[in-house]
Amino acid sequence: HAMPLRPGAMLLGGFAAPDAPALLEDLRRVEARAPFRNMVTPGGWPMSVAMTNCGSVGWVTDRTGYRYDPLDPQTGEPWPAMPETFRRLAGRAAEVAGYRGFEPDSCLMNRYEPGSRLSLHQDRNELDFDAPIVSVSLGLPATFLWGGATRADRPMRIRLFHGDVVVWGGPARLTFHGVDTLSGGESPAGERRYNLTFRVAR
Ligand code: MD5
Ligand code: FE
Repeated sequence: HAMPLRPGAMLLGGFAAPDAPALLEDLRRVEARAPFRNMVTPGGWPMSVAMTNCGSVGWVTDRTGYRYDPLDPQTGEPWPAMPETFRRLAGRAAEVAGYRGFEPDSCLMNRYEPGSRLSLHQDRNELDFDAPIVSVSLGLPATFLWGGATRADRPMRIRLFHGDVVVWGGPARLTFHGVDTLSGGESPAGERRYNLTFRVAR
């Protein structure tokens, strides 16, 4: 069941649930070569969300700023290739939401543990804002904060569950958003939440 949250943003409830075991298995393979790490913001604070990437470029932050980098700064190696299971799921979700031929070159993988949060921000390090962003939630539920066109707009709160997919495009693509502090609990992924964020970065 596809539900438009607002023009441009489509919630596909449970869309990834059948693929979740395979996605989690491939996530393990990626993290074996590119471990999750708490990156440092340009302001100097380590993020509470641990991140890694797969695909031809990966999103990174450090004291010098945010960027997409073809190499994992921690290993000096290219990021692991995007698993076929990831690519296919993202392509199918984009198509259901009305975007044909979505070919992400980057998948940012976020790992939230109880107490982790992501403060309000816009995703604007990509070159092409016409391509949508596909995000896949796995593991513990989270409260997603979805603001307006400016940081001052009071955000909507949306619960995202294991297997939910959101396709963010068009007028929703540059909305301020974040994730509220994660609560504990058990899930098919253990006591954590993963989010796979597929993007056309370059
Ligand atoms: C998450 N991650 O749940 C979210 C899912 C990030 C991030 O925000 O930057 O890693 S992606 C949600 C998203 C992406 C692009 C646009 C919009 C939301 N939006 O316009 O609301 O870990
Ligand atoms: Fe974001």
